Amino acid sequence: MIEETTITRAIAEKYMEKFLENLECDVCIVGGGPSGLVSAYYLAKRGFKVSLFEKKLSLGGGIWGGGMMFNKVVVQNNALEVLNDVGIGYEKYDDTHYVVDAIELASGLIYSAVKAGAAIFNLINVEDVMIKEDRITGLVINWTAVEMSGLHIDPMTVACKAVVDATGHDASVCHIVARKTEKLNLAGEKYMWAEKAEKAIVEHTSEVYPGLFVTGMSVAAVYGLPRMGPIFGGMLLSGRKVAELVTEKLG
Ligand code: 48H
Ligand code: FE2
Repeated sequence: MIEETTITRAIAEKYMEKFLENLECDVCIVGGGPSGLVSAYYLAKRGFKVSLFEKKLSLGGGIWGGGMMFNKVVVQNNALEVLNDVGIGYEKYDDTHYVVDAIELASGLIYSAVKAGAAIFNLINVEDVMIKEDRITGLVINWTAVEMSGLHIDPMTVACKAVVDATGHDASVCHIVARKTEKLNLAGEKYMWAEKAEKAIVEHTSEVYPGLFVTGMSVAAVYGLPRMGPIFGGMLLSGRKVAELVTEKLG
């Protein structure tokens, strides 16, 4: 027989189990857009204990709306490998440009990250970081609903060996570290130049402070790189590269 309180108990128990299991993990990823999801996928697949925090209800970041709400995005030929790895389809437009359905891309990346074993926590805002002896050691988190309501409720913490800032244009984790340590300077994102931006973002994907890595559009905000509009290959390749860098660092 279906019992209302059993439904409640099952949800509360299983959520808490997942939360406590991930209180200490290898990698915390902040932001569930394309770069964060791709890095979660590759890191979890390699066997790292990965938690991803997303402040919104749904993951996918800037993918869903495609370009100007036309829900298609473009991915260039050198990033097709990532789509093949996660089984997302694409259509050739010309030798360089391939078109991907934005809904398939968002849902496919989310599904792949979950199935690879990443623990995903939506509706949680990362509002601060923990730093000990000049190294980032974890995140300070609170419910997005608490931030939106303006209630004075203190946050809680999760510990990890590496943090990935995948917060997109905001580069919110890097901003926090810059403000609180004065050991990181953010140059600010520049004008649109797709060709240059796509290459530069992947090249500059890196560790920007001990234990803090940056991927996706946040890389442009940190290094003062141009933007590229609705072409997503750079985001996918940056997510894959940050997974490689974290792997090298953690061994
Ligand atoms: C928890 C947070 C916090 C926080 C933000 O914007 P995104 O899609 O980021 P990327 O870098 O993976 O992809 C960028 C791409 O979508 C894009 O905008 C492109 C290619 N633009 C080109 C152009 O010219 O404009 O996702 C970031 C995610 C979002 O879902 C945020 O809600 C989330 O991070 N987020 N989550 N705590 N403090 N800040
Ligand atoms: Fe954008």
